[in-house]
Amino acid sequence: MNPADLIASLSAQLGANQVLSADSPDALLAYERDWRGRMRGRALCVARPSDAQQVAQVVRECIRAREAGLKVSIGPQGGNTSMVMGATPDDSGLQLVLSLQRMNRVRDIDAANLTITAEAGCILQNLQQAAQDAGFLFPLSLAAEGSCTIGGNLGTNAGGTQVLRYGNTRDLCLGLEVVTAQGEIWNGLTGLRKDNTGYDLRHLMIGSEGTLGIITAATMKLYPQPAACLTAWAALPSMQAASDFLGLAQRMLASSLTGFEVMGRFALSLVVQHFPQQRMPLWPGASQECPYSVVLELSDAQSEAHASAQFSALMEKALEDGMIADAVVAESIAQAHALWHIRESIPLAQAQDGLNIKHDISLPVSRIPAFCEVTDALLQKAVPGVRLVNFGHLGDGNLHYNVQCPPGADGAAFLREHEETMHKIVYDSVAAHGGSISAEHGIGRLKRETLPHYKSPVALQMMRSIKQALDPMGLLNPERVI
Ligand code: FAD
Ligand code: 2HG
Ligand code: ZN
Repeated sequence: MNPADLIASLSAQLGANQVLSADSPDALLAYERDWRGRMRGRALCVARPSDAQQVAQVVRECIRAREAGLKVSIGPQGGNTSMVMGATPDDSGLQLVLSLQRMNRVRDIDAANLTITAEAGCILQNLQQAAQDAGFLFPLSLAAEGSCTIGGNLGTNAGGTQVLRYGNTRDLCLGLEVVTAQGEIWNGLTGLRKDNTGYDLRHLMIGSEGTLGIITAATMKLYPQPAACLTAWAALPSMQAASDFLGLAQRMLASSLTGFEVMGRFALSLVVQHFPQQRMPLWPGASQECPYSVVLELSDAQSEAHASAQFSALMEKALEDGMIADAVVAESIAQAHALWHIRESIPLAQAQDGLNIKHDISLPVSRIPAFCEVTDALLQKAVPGVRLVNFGHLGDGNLHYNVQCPPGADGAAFLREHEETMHKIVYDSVAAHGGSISAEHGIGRLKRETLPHYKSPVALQMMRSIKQALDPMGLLNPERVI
């Protein structure tokens, strides 16, 4: 079989408009280029099924093509916002991009069970909105929420800014519908909070980055909306102070603390530089003078007045103990959004500044200050003048410990010369401090070669056995993860 035969039979099944091929390279661009602009692959075609049955048909057609000698593979894709080149095809021209974008319906909201069931291609923001319209909160929240999909969030076990209180995507998922690598449909959309009937296939699929099955729908948890939600910004003298302030906030606010994000001064300066229309708090002032700032959020089940009193008590104590240098509390929803918007603009500001090196790492919170002190110095020693874009979800022990080239240097040349060295310094230090080389973005293609250096051989062998058992042909996302 040749690629044209496969495209023709897929077009016959899905409809000609729903299979984009190399005849229209412009239409393929959005599916082939990764969000960070590091690569453009070459897809065999992009298939856009409308339901789980059509997804299963695509898989079966690809199996038939394989059996007829065409070495095609399938890459499931949601919003293509992967940070690790997980969703874009390679340049073989033999990977079919299976886009879930058309499968975007909310199927059901069960108010009594506190669950929402949606198709995999549902944009995260639309899912949040559907929950809100029904009077509930769907707490998963990340800067890519306007374009990433719930299927992609599940595929990567995405984290975001509310993990501290509600957990990551895995913790929010109760059930899945999945098309297997054999082209069968597994309906596991139970919505049960307890179900100990053998191996947990749902958790096997979540975070498997499309290598074990294609998620077509999910049942997710809903929460009551808080009565009040307040946001504050504080500038701090050190990472140790940020860690101490986090501990204090956790003790004083307990589960009302729903977000705690740290931002290094250079990361903030990139937002000032590239998005001058945004008003940076305490700049000039403490945010500009201090090495770190944090944005924190309190969600209160009682009232605005109760939330406000709790926040004031926290800020007073933190100021008194010298943990924070200065702080502002948002006085309106618009101000709160503006503070969050600054935090969420950091990845975009960093992208505007040019090619960069990312390290999405996690560590025990208690070891983060020591890690930063040691690793900052090692990086400076290796490449004097290198700039650290250090920010992230401190409440979860997750830093985006990113690196930008020295001022005036060429980004591409910097990556060519120093990327390997920077990775090694950071990941060796992460390992020495008991951390992980991927906190929330996954492995994708970017970290596939790195993983074996930092994961136990026993764990890797179990992963390979699982892959072999569920996808013996290697049809789904080859050369990702393992
Ligand atoms: P894609 O990028 O399309 O796919 C990601 C991976 O999942 C790929 O391996 C793909 O093959 C697989 N996949 C996609 N859909 C399916 C499916 N239906 N079934 C099986 N596998 C599938 N990530 C975080 O964790 N926290 C953050 O705070 C965060 N912030 C971000 C901010 C920005 C500005 C950007 C660009 C990205 C951010 N990310 C973050 C990374 C990314 O958004 C998340 O990983 C997101 O979950 C990916 O969703 P997506 O729909 O774009 O998936
Ligand atoms: C975030 O938290 C994302 O904003 C992106 O995970 C992190 O750009 C990054 O490194
Ligand atoms: Zn993040």
